[in-house]
Amino acid sequence: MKKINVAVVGTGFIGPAHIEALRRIANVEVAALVEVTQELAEQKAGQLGIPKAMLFEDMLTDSSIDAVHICTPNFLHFKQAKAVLDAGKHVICEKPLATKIEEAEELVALADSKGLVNAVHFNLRYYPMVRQMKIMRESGELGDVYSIMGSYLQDWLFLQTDYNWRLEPDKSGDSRAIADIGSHLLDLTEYVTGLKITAVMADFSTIHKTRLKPLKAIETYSGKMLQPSDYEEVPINTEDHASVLLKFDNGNKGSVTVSQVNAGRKNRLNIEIAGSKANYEWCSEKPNELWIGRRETANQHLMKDPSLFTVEAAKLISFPGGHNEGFPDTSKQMFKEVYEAIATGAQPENPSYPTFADGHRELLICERIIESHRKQAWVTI
Ligand code: SOE
Repeated sequence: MKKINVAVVGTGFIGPAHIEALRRIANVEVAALVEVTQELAEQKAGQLGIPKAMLFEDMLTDSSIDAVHICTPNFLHFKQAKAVLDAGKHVICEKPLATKIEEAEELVALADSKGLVNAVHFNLRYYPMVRQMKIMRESGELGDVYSIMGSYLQDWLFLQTDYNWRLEPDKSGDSRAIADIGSHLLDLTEYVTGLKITAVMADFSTIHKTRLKPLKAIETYSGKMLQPSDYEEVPINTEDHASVLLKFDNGNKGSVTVSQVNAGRKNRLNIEIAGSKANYEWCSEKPNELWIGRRETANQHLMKDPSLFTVEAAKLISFPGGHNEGFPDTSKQMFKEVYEAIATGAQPENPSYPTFADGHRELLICERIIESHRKQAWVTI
């Protein structure tokens, strides 16, 4: 079997998650690790058991590299994705695709003109139950969508001493909670329901107006307490919490709440989709279960089991019922589809995986949400 050689750029929280998922795919070889200095690249490549350590520019000119995963802070996504496409390599980019809508537009056009495989890591689509909900909705089991109520709650930025590059707009963009986790929720909402969001009304709050920034670098989710002298106080300009009302193209409504300061909520996306025949509720912290609400009969509880799933959704399951699959499996399932396309050498006409066009769509919704909060008014998408 011909192996596809991959380079991964960035080794924060998500880079190693990509590497682990890639290693579970038969025709993929994680060949190179890219970091900001050669020394760091070598150190991380050694720790992760990756043969080559390189700088970004050297990776671009290395003809043995077929595909590149961009797992760097948000402000680098545009520049790096563009350079990778220009170098003739396939690209899998972390969300958000860029920090500005014009950049995302440029990337969609460039990827189209090159015909190269392009994907954005909206991995939550790849929980088997999410695909099952989508297919059940497509086959008419949910009926017309009456309303959608979603939330995505975390607590890793709960304390004033919690700090990360995502708190700095020049690295992360003008929105934080919405761009970082709201983007997953909004993507999932449109993906599962098949509806488009047509207008938004948003209101943000920044609970910690200032935060204590550690004077030395720390990685995402590793915000341990340092000594008081290890911090400087900095102003915070992005949202810890956001409430957004939504209008959909079927005329019905919904809402999402997103927060990174909810104690005890580690990384919890919850979505409830009320339809004319049933009601689905799914939570990412119990991803192998789906609650199905009914009016005329008893409610149901569906557990992930390939024998109970549609053939299409069962493709995302690797283990029998009762053998739980979770967050790391979502990237594996997504990359399986992406690397099937890469093996053909070009982006298929209707990719099953999230593309740069989906990344652009999320950025558009996010920009309108920021605009709505600033104007304190409804904004159309
Ligand atoms: C940090 O909030 C983060 O890592 C997001 O960036 C991810 O997309 C999500 O998976 C979990 O939280």
